[in-house]
Amino acid sequence: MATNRTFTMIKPDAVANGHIGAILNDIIAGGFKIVAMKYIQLTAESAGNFYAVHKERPFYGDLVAFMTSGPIVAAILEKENAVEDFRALIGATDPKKADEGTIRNKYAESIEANAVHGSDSNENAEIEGNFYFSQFERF
Ligand code: 3AN
Repeated sequence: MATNRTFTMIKPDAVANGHIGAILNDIIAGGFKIVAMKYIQLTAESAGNFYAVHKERPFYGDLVAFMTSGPIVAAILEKENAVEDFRALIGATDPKKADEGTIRNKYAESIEANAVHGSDSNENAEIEGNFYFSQFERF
């Protein structure tokens, strides 16, 4: 089952700009089933742990500050080939490079405030999903 799941967050910029509904519509229209979802505010500790792989990158501090600047929606999504198909649906990290019609092309503001997160591998999808949800919170 894990190979058919990915993890996403609708980031503070997209939440603040009123795009939760439109993004969830795009996700569902893209053929993804929502198997877990919550609306939460990250603490600096939880955001720091989530992005620990980027600890040495120059943008790490700003990224943690941004991700804790307002509420987010975290969700586990299911679809055949979920990780790759979801990365295609959201588009490139930098919205200026994101293909027309992708979620980041439509809703992102910048490379940091880029509307959504999508796991980059099956392994990370599993780790990230487990970070936010217990087994009792998933369908
Ligand atoms: P993606 O979210 O497309 O997998 P990653 O994993 O390389 O991108 O980066 C994680 C997050 O870090 C991005 N979503 C973005 O918010 C932020 N980020 C990545 N690169 C930069 C950068 N050069 N400047 C500022 N923020 C960045």
